[in-house]
Amino acid sequence: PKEPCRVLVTGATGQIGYALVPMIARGIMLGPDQPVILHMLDIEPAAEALNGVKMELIDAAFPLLKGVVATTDVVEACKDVNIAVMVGGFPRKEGMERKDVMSKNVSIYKAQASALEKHAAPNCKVLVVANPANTNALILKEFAPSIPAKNITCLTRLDHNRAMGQISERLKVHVSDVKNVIIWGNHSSTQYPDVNHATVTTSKGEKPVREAVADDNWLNTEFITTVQQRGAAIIKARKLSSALSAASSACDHIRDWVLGTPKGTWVSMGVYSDGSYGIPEGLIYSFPVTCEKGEWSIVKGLKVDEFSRAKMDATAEELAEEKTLAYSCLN
Ligand code: NAX
Repeated sequence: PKEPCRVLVTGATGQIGYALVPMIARGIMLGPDQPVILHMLDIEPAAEALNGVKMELIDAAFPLLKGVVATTDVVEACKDVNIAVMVGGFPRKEGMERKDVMSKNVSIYKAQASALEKHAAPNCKVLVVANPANTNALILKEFAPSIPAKNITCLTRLDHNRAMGQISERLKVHVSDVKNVIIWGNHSSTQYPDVNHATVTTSKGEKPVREAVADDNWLNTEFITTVQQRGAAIIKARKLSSALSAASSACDHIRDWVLGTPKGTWVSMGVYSDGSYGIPEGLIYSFPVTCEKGEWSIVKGLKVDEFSRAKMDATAEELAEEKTLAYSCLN
């Protein structure tokens, strides 16, 4: 039998956390043969609720769940963790300036970076979900210099899955027959959902999505804005932001990273830019990646047309601005 894997979820009593922890305990993140020990962190006002979630995890009698650490102490939470899913953060409230929200999150991610660096297992893999996800991940990277940059990522898989979902609805095919969409850039409304290399499997084999849809106007306008604004549409409908889809996508992100992407398939992950596709180094930017043996690599050599170029640069610019804003909060 395998040794248990220690998985940290911060913000564990929140909406996404509450959907995510049972998925992890059921083996959806790391596979049906991988025992897990869940570490859950939340803040003091949520301490009692956190204990309630722990009680429920015990009551669910998950065969793979070998232990639960529920704590408001960041050091205890980070101790020996192999995987850290950072969902906790400070939400933007009505009337708050962008800079104020950024400042709160910068200080949270700075502190949690230090705790992870000092106490997590060597080679711990980190996924930041909390917004602003790319920039929180960047701050975490900057303040945990001994954690390799390649181990620090942010979630754009939800956007990637949303893009596949929109194509599948449009073509009336199953979502698993759609592959290789790309989310470029920031997990924000400037993200660029790109179908130029995506394919759909039909009874006659694989076909480019552009050919199958045969409506460039829809693909270049409504499709893009629908994916970019899907989060807002969920809030409007549910009066709450997306949670089950975010939790499920976080599992997809870690599972593919650890266990590998299927041959011929890539996924989108926010990763530290190495300058690929002319995206400035020093940003956490969403790229198409393949994963093998626990390591991601950016898919190279895809053709980028002028339309895509402009959108990829615009979202990079927003990330550069966020980075400047985040740094201004450090002083
Ligand atoms: P909730 O407000 O329900 O939960 C957040 C939890 O974090 C709360 O329990 C809170 O007490 C806790 N928390 C706050 N500060 C903390 C700290 N310093 N340490 C540990 N825990 C802390 O939000 P929820 O709907 O679960 O969303 C969580 C985050 O995910 C938000 O930042 C949200 O914007 C972001 N999202 C990111 C997505 C992505 O694709 N990257 C999509 C979904 C989601 O909007």
